Amino acid sequence: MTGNRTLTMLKPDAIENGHTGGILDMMIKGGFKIIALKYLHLTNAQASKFYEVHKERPFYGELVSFMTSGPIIAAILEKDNAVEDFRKLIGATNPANADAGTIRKTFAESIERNAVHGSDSDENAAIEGNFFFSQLERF
Ligand code: 3AN
Repeated sequence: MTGNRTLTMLKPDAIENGHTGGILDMMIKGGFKIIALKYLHLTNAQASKFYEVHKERPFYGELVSFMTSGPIIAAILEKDNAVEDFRKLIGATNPANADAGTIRKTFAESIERNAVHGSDSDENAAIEGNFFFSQLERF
């Protein structure tokens, strides 16, 4: 059974570049309902924990440093088949390879400064949602 929730972050590049409204609009028009939303600046410890799965990757240190370079927006989104459909909407990790009309093609700068995060599985969507939000913060 596929789940109906995913976790997204609008990354520091997206906020800095003034794309908050444009990106949230694409998510909503793409059929995703915002269940939870917050604006925050991750600490080094929090970003390291969030990206722990990538800790052996060569880009881990830079990724943590980028993700703590400015505020982000985190949100839980709801739609049937949320994880897969949202990854289609955001496009490939490297915006150079992302399809036209995707969020990353429209707004991302590079493979690291790629505007948005989307969970890669239902299991990780649940873990990541719990990382940012309590039950009282979901509507
Ligand atoms: P996605 O975000 O599309 O699921 P992952 O899970 O492979 O991609 O990578 C997590 C994050 O790590 C990406 N969103 C991106 O910011 C960063 N990243 C991935 N590959 C690279 C790379 N080769 N160089 C720099 N940053 C990378």
